[in-house]
Amino acid sequence: MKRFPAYDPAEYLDWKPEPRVMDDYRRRLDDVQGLRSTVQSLGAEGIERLYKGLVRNRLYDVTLKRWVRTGVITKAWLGQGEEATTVGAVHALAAADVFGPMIRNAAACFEKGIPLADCLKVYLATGDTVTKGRDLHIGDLRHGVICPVSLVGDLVPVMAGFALAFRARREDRVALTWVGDGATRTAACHEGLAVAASEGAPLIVVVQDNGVALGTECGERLRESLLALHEAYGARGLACDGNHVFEVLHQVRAARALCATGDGPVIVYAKTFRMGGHATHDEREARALFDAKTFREWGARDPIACMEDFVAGPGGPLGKDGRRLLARWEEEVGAEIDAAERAALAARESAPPDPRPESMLADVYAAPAAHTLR
Ligand SMILES: Cc1ncc(C[n+]2csc(CCOP(=O)(O)OP(=O)(O)O)c2C)c(N)n1
Ligand SMILES: [Mg+2]
Repeated sequence: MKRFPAYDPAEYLDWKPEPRVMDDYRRRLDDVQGLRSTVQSLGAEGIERLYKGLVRNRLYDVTLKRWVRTGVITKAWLGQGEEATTVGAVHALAAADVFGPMIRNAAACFEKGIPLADCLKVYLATGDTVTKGRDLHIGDLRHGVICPVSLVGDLVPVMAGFALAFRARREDRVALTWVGDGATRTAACHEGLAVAASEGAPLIVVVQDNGVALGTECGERLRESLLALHEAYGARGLACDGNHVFEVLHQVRAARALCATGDGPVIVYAKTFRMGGHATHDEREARALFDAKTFREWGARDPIACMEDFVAGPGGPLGKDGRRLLARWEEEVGAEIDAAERAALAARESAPPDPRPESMLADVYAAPAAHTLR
């Protein structure tokens, strides 16, 4: 896809496939049981959904970063480099399943159908979104997404509650949330997992291990303990390469199948890397935290470039037409983003934030329809 020198990580700008990385990417199809047939069963349509999701996620972040650089907003939380962990998981589940994203998983919102323009508008605090300009954490249960909670780890017990409700109603639905490597150390995460495990709830927790918590490197010992986290709860555990969108999709689907047979909760460990800062304000500090070699290594594993090289490369599932299809899909998503950006910026005039003091308590204690589980 097109690269943006001002907004993409430097390692992505002149991306060329590294044989070692791409051999490994392709080898996963043989090494991970069932992955090859999952990829085959997707067909061009399934590949299009995944690719467009990744590109949408990347361009959403590029837009926000441009807004920060040009003074439209002051700060944004991005998912650059971690897109496959979000997009693969969202597209693995069924329409009626419910997601609880962290802010770094913002793509879950638009991939589940919340209008892209609304996802941009929350950064502008316009008055015409679900949060009425009062919070940039956006969710909408009509689309199966609940709002991110600022307190990391807190979504685990919340989503465990959804999972218990599904089980009590005997519905074939699961709840999924992502938890960062840092956030796995919170009491809330532990409590949520403990309850879900003791009740056998259909909950999927994707542990998104990007090796860092805000400005603190998490280290090898934490990583090892995360791979075994499920054992502490007597729960099922799966693992995937979090930059391999097909593998994420495959393992989350496997997790869903386990939940459906009463074997929930399932912890899906996904290894990935944050190519930027915690948010746009500390990118320089984030660069200083890891050495250049680590960034180069993960730059070579850009989830989008790797997917492109695999699907449109020799013997890839899109065949000879691959590059042409990818270019068309990228163009379509680009047009979507442009339209969403225009609509969001226009809303600053048509729906300015409404800071009337008497509106402060509205929709706080009583849930509007958008936040009622059906
Ligand atoms: C309970 C709680 N403690 C501290 C914070 C401040 N904080 C925000 S993000 C973050 C790091 C989270 O790291 P991780 O879970 O690995 O997620 P990542 O940012 O890497 O996606 C911290 C400490 C918070 N939001 N909530
Ligand atoms: Mg982290």
